[in-house]
Amino acid sequence: MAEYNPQLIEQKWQKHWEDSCAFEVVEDISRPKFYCLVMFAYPSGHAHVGHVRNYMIGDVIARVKRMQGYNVLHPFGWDAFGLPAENAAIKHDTHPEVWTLDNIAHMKGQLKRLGISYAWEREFATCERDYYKWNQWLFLKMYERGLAYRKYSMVNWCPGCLTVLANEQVVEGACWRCSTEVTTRDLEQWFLKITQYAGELLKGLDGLNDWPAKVLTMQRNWIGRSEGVRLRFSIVAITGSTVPDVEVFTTRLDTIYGASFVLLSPEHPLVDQFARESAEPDEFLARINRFCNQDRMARRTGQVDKEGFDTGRLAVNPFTGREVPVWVANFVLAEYGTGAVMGVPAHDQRDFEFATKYGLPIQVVIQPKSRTLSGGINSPEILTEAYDDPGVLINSGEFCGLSTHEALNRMAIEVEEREIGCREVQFRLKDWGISRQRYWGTPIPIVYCDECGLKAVPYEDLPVELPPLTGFSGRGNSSLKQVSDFVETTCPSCGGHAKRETDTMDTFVDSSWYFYRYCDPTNDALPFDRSKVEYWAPIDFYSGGVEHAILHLIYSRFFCRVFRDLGMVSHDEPFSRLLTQGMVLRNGTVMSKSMGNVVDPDDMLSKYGADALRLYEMFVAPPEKEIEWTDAGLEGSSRFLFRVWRLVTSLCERIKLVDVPVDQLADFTDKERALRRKTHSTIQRISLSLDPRVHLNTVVSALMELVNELYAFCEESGLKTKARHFKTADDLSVGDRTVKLTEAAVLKEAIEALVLMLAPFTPHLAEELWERLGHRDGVTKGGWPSFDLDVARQDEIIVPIQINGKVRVRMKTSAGTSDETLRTLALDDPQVRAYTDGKNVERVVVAGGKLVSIVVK
Ligand code: ANZ
Ligand code: ZN
Repeated sequence: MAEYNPQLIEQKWQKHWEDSCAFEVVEDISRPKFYCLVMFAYPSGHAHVGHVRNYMIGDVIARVKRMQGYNVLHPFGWDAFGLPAENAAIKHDTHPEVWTLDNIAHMKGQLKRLGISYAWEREFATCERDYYKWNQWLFLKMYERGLAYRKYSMVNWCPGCLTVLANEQVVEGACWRCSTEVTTRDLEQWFLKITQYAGELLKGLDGLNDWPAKVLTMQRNWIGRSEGVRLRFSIVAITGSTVPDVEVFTTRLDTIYGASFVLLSPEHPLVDQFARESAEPDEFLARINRFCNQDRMARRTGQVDKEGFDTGRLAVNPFTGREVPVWVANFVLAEYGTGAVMGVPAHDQRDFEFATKYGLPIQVVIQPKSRTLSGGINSPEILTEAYDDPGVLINSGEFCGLSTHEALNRMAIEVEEREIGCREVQFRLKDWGISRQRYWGTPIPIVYCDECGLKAVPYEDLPVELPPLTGFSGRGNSSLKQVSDFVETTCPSCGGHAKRETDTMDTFVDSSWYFYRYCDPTNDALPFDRSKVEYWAPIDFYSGGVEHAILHLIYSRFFCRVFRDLGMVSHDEPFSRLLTQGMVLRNGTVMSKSMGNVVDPDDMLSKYGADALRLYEMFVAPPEKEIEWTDAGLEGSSRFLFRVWRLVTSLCERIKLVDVPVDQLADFTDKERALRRKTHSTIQRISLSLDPRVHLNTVVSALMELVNELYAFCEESGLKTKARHFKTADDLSVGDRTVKLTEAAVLKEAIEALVLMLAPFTPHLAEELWERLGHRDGVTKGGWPSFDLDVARQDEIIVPIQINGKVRVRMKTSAGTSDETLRTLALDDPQVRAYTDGKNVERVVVAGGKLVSIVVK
């Protein structure tokens, strides 16, 4: 095989890896471990080059770490439950399981053809009973601890998918999957109490130094911690009625003197009572209902017009003693704080708009420190917007003159002394509703007994198996409710008649702990063995799409803590380092089936081979950045690999014969020394690009430079006639002359380093060349090349010398010269003296051995 034939080589090495279980690992405490994980795949059918990019990033890291001597766990599996399988089953009249398993088989083939170094022995799919059994087990553990509970709640309901949606699955009021407009329903649901860990989940972010800043910010906002005060306003009684106080939650108690109304959410319990006690209860209720039916998401994000109405009741501002009207407002949310707020229109923009619309009083109580508000204190009517920054209190009785900061504290003390409220921390984070009214998911292991009520399925009866279901014919039919054999059961405690829970779990449950299962995928006594997870966890490198920056990662961090509190793991954070890879665009838009701009990796494989595709995807941009797909770019990568092939195959027979290590040789020519310098500085540069940052693209460009240098070396060494056209191994030895030992040795050093460093990117080509270089054990055993700083250091560098801010002279000097010496050399330089003679040298600054700046007058 004289010419590079990627397909042949790739098949050969993929078979070799498979036959030798090359990437399977066992725990080995004598070696440092490295757990490299990419987010597992939803088996949608076909992987496109965009998905593949993520897998390749992980693979490069895993292969580098293996070469560096780590015991590397690099597993893969399938996030196999979920709606699309059901929808596809309905559409194609098949079964979700058939559709899912077919897709897995196809995609697995694709990934294998890409040569990704997964420990396939550990693969699993979450729809397997041996996996979802442990979802049920964990659910029961959480239920026992009060971490799983049932409550009625208003839920987002998608009339298209006929299921409950999590808030985050509602995008601008529509279903994230089918884009149907979302409505609401009141259903009894299962919840996981993630809020119990809200404070911890927030704090833990501080220690995640190797996570992207934007992901940390997104998580912080999602958890949404607010420090404030819960404060009671009493309601002015009307005859024949006793009314409890209204509690509000405010983060701006300092504005209390400007609270000129109270707003209740439409769902607030008091609203019902006010309706009953009003003159026109029916009309009152109708107005409330209209608000309740407005899009919850839009209400949440403030996208609805602010609307409200007067309940006709009055509350007492506990600081001013004044009576203020109580209104219902659609932008006040039932599920945050107390579901009621004090309205301070001068200092809260929402309240400002509301007050302006309905003519409610506006009272300015905070002034900026250094100026008066436009319009002045006494004419709030010409305020154009709320002033919501901190400032100094005015119109606030004894608190006048205090700063916002001081007032918050002093007023909170007063609230607590008067026992009309207390300081409180609120979180935006809500408990996680996991009930889904769909078939293709983990059954919730609960039964409802006619006599005993709600009963947990005993552990020994797990798994509650997902029964077969036929006839995926109509929407809404695909629910466990249809399967009467499943529904009808007996009570585990009294043996009497009982019905099973028919909801299944949100698939985010499946993905919240799969990374632990990889550590012990066949355990049938527990989700995993503690000692195995202790060896591998936490995950050292995790990469995936930024679309999972909030939910998946927060749920996983939550589950990690639940396992910890069950005594099953000892760490607090599952992922030490996170990389969110950029998307692959084509013609300016994200690749997706619906856009019709998908590039199928299979086409690229048959045309260019896996290695070229891998190299291309790593080369175009840093992993976090988006890339714009071009076929030309891929062709460029392919050409480069042909060049590498020719270079190495033509030299390998000669350099194989070198049996003296290069560092035991002496008397190198300048050219040889220069090549060594290039080799070592390239290794140095690449090693720095890999850790701690992952600048894979600069690694590839450094390798390309090295190859150019090698070609130039051959040419200059009199191998030039053949250098560009090496065909066979003889070319060097039958050439004009024989290659002398030092020459062959520096070539060998450079070429072996090149092949080793290419290995993570283009593993098949590298294995093949490594073998042709006379090595029997594979590139991984070859190890990551090391560099010698002394060899890598450039002999001579050029130091620019600025005189009065302009570069006037470029001085040659040896690399590594100290700043002090540089200063002397510069001032002594004849060219420099031409500028400085007869003048006064005022200042000389030497910047890190790289630049000298002289100021003269
Ligand atoms: C009075 C006030 C005056 C407020 C002012 C703000 C500025 P964060 O920071 O997000 O926690 N609020 C409280 N509960 C609410 C609910 N259920 N629905 C809508 N709004 C609610 O926001 C806290 C502030 O949001 C609270 O502080 C309250 O308005 C409002 F100059 O109280 B504030
Ligand atoms: Zn019973």
